[in-house]
Amino acid sequence: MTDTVLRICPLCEATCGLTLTIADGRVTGARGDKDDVFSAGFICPKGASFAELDNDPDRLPGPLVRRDGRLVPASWAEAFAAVAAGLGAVLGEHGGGAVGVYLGNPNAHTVAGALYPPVLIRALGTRQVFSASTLDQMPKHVALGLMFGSPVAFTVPDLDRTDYLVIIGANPVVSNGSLATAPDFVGRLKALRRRGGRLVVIDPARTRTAELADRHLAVRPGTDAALLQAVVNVLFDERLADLGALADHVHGVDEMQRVAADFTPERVAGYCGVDAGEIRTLARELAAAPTAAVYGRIGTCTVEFGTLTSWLVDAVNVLTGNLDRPGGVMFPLGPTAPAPRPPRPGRGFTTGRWRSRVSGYPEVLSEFPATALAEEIDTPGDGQIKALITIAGNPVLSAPDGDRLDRALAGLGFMVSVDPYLNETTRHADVILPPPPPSRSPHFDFALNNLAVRNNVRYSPAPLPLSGRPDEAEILSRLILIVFGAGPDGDPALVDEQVIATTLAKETADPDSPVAGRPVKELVGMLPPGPGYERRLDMMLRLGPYGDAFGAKPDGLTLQRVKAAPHGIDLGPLRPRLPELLRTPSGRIELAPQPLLADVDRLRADLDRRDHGFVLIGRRHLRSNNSWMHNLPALVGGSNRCTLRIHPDDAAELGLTDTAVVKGPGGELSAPVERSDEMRRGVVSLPHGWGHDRDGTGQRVAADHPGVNVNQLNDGSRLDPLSGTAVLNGIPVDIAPAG
Ligand SMILES: Nc1nc2c(c(=O)[nH]1)N[C@H]1C(S)=C(S)[C@@H](COP(=O)(O)OP(=O)(O)OC[C@H]3O[C@@H](n4cnc5c(=O)[nH]c(N)nc54)[C@H](O)[C@@H]3O)O[C@H]1N2
Ligand SMILES: Nc1nc2c(c(=O)[nH]1)N[C@H]1C(S)=C(S)[C@@H](COP(=O)(O)OP(=O)(O)OC[C@H]3O[C@@H](n4cnc5c(=O)[nH]c(N)nc54)[C@H](O)[C@@H]3O)O[C@H]1N2
Ligand code: SF4
Ligand SMILES: [Mo]
Repeated sequence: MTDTVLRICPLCEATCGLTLTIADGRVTGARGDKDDVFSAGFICPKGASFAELDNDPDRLPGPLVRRDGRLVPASWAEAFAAVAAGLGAVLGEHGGGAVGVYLGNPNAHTVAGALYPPVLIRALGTRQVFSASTLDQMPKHVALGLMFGSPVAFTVPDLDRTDYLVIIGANPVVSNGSLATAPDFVGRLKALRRRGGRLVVIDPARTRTAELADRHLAVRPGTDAALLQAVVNVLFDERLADLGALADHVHGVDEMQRVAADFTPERVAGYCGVDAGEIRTLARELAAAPTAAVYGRIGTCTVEFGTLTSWLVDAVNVLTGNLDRPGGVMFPLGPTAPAPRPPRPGRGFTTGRWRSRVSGYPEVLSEFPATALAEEIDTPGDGQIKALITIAGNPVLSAPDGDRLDRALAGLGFMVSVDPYLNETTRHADVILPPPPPSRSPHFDFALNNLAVRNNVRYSPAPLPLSGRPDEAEILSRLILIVFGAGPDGDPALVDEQVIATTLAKETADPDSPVAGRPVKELVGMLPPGPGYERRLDMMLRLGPYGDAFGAKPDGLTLQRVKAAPHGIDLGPLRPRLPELLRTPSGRIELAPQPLLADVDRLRADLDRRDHGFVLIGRRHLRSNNSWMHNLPALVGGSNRCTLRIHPDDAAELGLTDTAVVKGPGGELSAPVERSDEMRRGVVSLPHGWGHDRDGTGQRVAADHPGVNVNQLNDGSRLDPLSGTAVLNGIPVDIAPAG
C-alpha cells in the first residue's frame, strides 16, 4: 500500500516542504509539497533523493561500541552503559571541564540539535566547546553583536521586494541560500530581474549565481572588506549617504566616515583587483536604488577579514537607509523567538570573557575556534581535553589540518559520537550512538525560522515510527542524565521537564513577559501530553511573538494549531523591528564599534599585499553537502567531483595535464584538473568534505570516490582574530603538473 506524508526537508537551509511516498513502512520517493505555505512545491536534486538518503544501507542501524580496539554492534542498553562507564571515569578523575564538545552543522537542522546541546554543555560546565560556526558564520554573529547588541539579530535580504541585490561571496543557485532561508532562491532572483530589479554578484569565480547577474565583479579573494570600505568612502565623499528613518537610531556615523577616508576606490583597486570606476558605480547605484540589499555569505566570513567584511556589509545597508525597511535587509521574527519586549538599552556584546588554554584564543559566544580543537586534545597540562562528545560533526574533514586532529582523537581517553555514520571522525569514537533517519525524526526549524525571508511556522511530526530505537532527543537526554550522574537508565523526560520549569520560572518573573506573574504550575499543566520536545516546542510557541500566551491571547499559536495546519501557517512579510531589538548599551545601532575600528589597521596594512602565486578558494556542488552526502549513488559523480578548477590560460602556462599537485601551508595533494574560464586568473578552487580514503570508515560509496581533503592544504594557523573563524578562502598555494 502506498501512502503519502509531509516532511520539511532537513538537507539545507531552504527548508522546503516535501511530500514523501511511503510503501511497506519506508520512504520510496519525494516531491515538493505544492501546498506548503513557504516553499510552494519547490524541490532540488538533494531533496528529490530523500528516499535514497533515508534508506542508505550504510546508515548505522544501532550503536557501535569499541571492544578490544574494534567498533562492534551493541544493544542500546550496552551502549549507554559504556558511555556511563567511559565518560564517568573522565568526569570522576578530571571533572566536566576536561570534556570537549564539538557540534556540527546538522544540529541546525534537527529538533534535538536545537534543544539539547546547550543543556549538555551546561551540565558538563565545560569551556571546551567547539562547533562548525567557526568554520562558517561566526564573523556575522560578532558583527551583529557589536552593531546591534545581539549576535543573533540576523539581517536578511528582503528578496521578494528588493530593487537592487548585491550578493557577495555566496552562490545560492548552488547552496540554495544560507543565513537567508528562501526556498527556490533561483526563482526569487529571476523574479527580481523580471520586476526590473538588478543583481550584482561579487565573487572571484563566475558562479552560476553570477551568470544570472547584471554585473559580476571578480574580486581578488579576501579583499572584500577593502572594497566595501571604498563603497562607504564614496557614499560619504559624494554625499550619497542617507540614513533615512534610521537617522535617530545610529551612533558613530562620523567615526565611520573618518575610518573610510583613506579607502578611496583608486587606493584599493589594485588590491581588490576591481576597477575603481566599478566600485564608484556600485556605490552610486546602491544609493540611487529605491531599495537595495547587500547580502554576504561564506566568501565574506571564512576569510582573513571575516568580521570586518560582515560589519561593512551591514554598514553599507545602514548608510543607504536600507536596514530594517521593506526591500532592504530586515530582521525576521521566528515563531519561537522570545516575544518582543519594550525597547531598552542592553549589556551589549563582548568576546574574550575567557581564553583557550593553549593558544589563548578569546571565547566567542562561549566557543573556541574549531581549529584549536586538536591542540586542546594533544597538548598536555591542566585543563587538557580527555574526553570528547561529537554531535553531528565531521571535523576531521571539515576543519583545517584534519591529520593532526585525526591523531589527536586517537589519543583521547574517551570519545562518544552521536552520528548516523561511521566516518573519518566517528571512527575514533569508543561509542557511536546513531540517531534514526529523517523519516523517523520530527522536524522544526528553531534556528532557520529566524532567517526566513517570510515569517512562517511549520512542524513535521516524525513521519514513520521509531521501531524500537531511541530518537535523537532521547539519545541526547540520556547523555545529559549520565553527566548529571543519573546513570544510563534515568528517565529522559526529566531533562525536558527541568528545562520547562526553569524557563517558565524566568518568564513568569519577567514583568515584560506575556505570562508575567502567572503560576508556573498552571502553565505546565497546559502543555500537551507527549514527547518532551513537543512540550518544549509548545511552550516556546506560546511564549513567542505569535503565541497564545498560555490562553491570554486566544487566537495565538499553540503546537496544536500548528499541527492542524500541515502545510504550515504564513505569518506575513518581514516587518520593521527597530528599535525594539537593539540591545547595545546606547540603545542605538553602533555603526563604528571600537573592536572593529581597531581591526581596520590590520586591513590597512594589507593593502599593498599582492599575490605572487595562486590563491585557493572553496566551491560547493548542488548534489553535495559538506562531507556527508558522498555516499549516495544518485548524488555522486557527474559534475559533483573533487577537481581543481583553474582558468585554462593558467593551466596552459603551468603546463598542467590531467593531474595537478597543489601545495599549501599545511600539506600537499594531487587532484584532477578541470579547466574553466569561470575562474579568475590566479585563483583556483577545490570543494571541501572529500578525502574519504581513511581506514575503518563505513561509507562504501564515498570510499569508492574518495577525492582529496582540501583542508589538509591548510595548517589552521590563520584565523579571523575577532571571531576565531578559520580562513578557508584565500589560501596561498603552489601548483605544478603531477610527475
Ligand atoms: N575548505 C572548506 N572547509 C569547510 C567549508 C568550506 O567552505 N571550505 N565549509 C564549512 C562549513 S560552512 C561548515 S557548516 C562545516 C561543516 O562541518 P561539520 O558539521 O563538522 O561537517 P559535516 O560534513 O556537515 O558533518 C555533518 C555530520 O553530521 C552527521 N549527520 C547527518 N545527519 C545527522 C543527524 O540528523 N543527526 C546527527 N547527530 N548527525 C547527523 C553526518 O553523518 C556527519 O558526520 O564545514 C566547513 N568546512
Ligand atoms: N549543495 C550544497 N548546498 C549547501 C552546502 C553544500 O555543501 N552543498 N553547504 C551548506 C552550508 S553548511 C553552507 S554554510 C552554505 C553556504 O552557502 P554559500 O555561501 O552560498 O555557498 P558557497 O558555494 O560556499 O559560496 C561561497 C562563494 O564565495 C566565493 N568566494 C570565495 N572566496 C571569496 C572572497 O574572498 N570574496 C568573495 N566575494 N567571494 C568569495 C566562492 O567562489 C563561492 O562562490 O551552503 C549550504 N548549502
Ligand atoms: S533546496 Fe534544500 S531544503 Fe529544499 S529540497 Fe533541496 S536540500 Fe531540501
Ligand atoms: Mo555551513
